[in-house]
Amino acid sequence: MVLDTLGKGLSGIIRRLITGVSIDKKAVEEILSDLKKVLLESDVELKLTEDLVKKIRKKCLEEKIPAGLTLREHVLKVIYEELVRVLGEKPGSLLGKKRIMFVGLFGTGKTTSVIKLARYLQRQGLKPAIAGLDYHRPAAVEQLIQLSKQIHAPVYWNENNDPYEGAKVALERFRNYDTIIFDTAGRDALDKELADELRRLAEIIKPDEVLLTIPADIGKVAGPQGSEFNKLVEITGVIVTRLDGTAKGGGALTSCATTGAKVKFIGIGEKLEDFEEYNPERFVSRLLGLGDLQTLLEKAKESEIKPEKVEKVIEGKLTLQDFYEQLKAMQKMGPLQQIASMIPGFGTLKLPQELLEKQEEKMKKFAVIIQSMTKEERENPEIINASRIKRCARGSGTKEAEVRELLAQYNQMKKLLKSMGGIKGLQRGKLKDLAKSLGFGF
Ligand SMILES: Nc1nc2c(ncn2[C@@H]2O[C@H](COP(=O)(O)OP(=O)(O)OP(=O)(O)O)[C@@H](O)[C@H]2O)c(=O)[nH]1
Ligand SMILES: [Mg+2]
Repeated sequence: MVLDTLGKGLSGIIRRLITGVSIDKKAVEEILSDLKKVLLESDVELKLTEDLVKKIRKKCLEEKIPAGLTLREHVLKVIYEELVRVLGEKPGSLLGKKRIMFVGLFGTGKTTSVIKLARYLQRQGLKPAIAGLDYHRPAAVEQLIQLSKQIHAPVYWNENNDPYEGAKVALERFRNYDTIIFDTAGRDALDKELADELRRLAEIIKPDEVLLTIPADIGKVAGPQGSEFNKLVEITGVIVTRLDGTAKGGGALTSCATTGAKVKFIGIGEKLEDFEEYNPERFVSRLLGLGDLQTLLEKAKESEIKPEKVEKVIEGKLTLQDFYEQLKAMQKMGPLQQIASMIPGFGTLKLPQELLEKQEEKMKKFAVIIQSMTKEERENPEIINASRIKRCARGSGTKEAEVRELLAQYNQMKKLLKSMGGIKGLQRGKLKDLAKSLGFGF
């Protein structure tokens, strides 16, 4: 999984946002404070994080919610869009670029990325060739040859170990290829030696693209490192490598975005296929642990109260099947409490908090038990007597006591709902207005 730590933190927040009992100002504040924590833990700069959170807060709590969106959906949308914004733009395509030069410090993933990119281009139907210009590190040429073999791409290296001559020969030799990718030598730091070598090579190669590899584990130093290289040779794109295995990836990506270094690809593993075009929207979706924004919004919608459910609930006609659906998605518990708190005069009658908390653990068991019931039992649970309880327990591999507990919880809820329905003068229109005013549109 890409960016495990950041991803886990963010997807946890989003899941809570979607499944939360109710989304009000306080809940938004809690979400924002968690978001801030997660971003800082993944090394996103303090100021950037604070600005981001401030902006999200303003949009969520001070601005008018766009028509057609509930507060929950609106918060989700704002978080998603703002994260996409700080993670940079979608880069332009590399297609049609004939000369691509790689630069970067020692061990930052240049050679690996050269091969990954060549493979990527091959998949686009292009014919890339590779030039090895690293004669600084003894085993560099051999490494490049071995890797090129894996993708059946031609590779050239200079027998005199002269990078400048190598660049010239490669340009000539591979002139009929779609793209020539130049792998260069690294150094521990961007010292004068490396600077001179890269500048001279760039003069010879006249690259259409200069790609800088930066490992994600350096976190927020990524941006400054990009700028430093950019002063030397014009960097057209950054490849953030080793984005798998680090908690600092958020820092690396946002810092590139803020210093204007365009991330073009990301390396997400040692294997050649662990490489992809950088697309902030897709990236954020994945970080959030969900599909695209559309899917997110649909999920948010699902967790809102459905009109039919409200009617059923108000009339106290809740079957075990309904109860099952309530359990199944966990978030469905939320709406019940929302309804309880929305109905005038019900401030005092709350769903037992304990019941809500234990629900998650019990959910799975209850679901299995309900599945082992007949349709008739699910629709008319009052027919479930001792012998049926025994059968359900055996059929679902649970204890009889657990079946009884399920029935008790169901009855408790049903009783509660019945008493809600019994309130005289409760007008559905009013309930809807009230709900709408609280941000739960249905
Ligand atoms: N986990 C992970 N490892 C990577 C990734 N990219 C490269 N590596 C590993 O990082 C190490 C260094 O990669 P190289 O491609 O040799 O780096 P380089 O910049 O060419 O290094 P020098 O030639 O010494 O300057 C290798 O062990 C790669 O397998 C990545 O995206 N994820
Ligand atoms: Mg190398």
